[in-house]
Amino acid sequence: MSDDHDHDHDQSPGHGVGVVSKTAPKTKRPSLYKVLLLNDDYTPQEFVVWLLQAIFKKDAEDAVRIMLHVHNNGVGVCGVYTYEVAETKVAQVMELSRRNQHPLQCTMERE
Ligand code: TYC
Repeated sequence: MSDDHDHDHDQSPGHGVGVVSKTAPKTKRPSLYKVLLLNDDYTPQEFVVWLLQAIFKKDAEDAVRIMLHVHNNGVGVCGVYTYEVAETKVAQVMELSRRNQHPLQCTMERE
């Protein structure tokens, strides 16, 4: 004979107490990527300044500063973004450069 005197058919640990397992909330920060602009001898300075304002949302002063940095150093950072945002901005730069027949190159690199 069973000595189970509660007739609710519950499983151990008994008394209708369910097991609640908590999973730790996952809050991993995404990796960040630098978008880099490369210098060349042909793309007009004003096109690069326009592009830095249009795609990277820089004000005129910052755009000129970044363009001159790339012009003088060969490469420079336009901004730091999550993977998909960086990828989109690189694609936008490459497409605008191609459409305007400029050889301007843009890449991304994990920070
Ligand atoms: N070197 C170019 C010129 O003198 C200007 C330039 C700047 C081009 C930045 C590309 O990423 C670049 N016309």
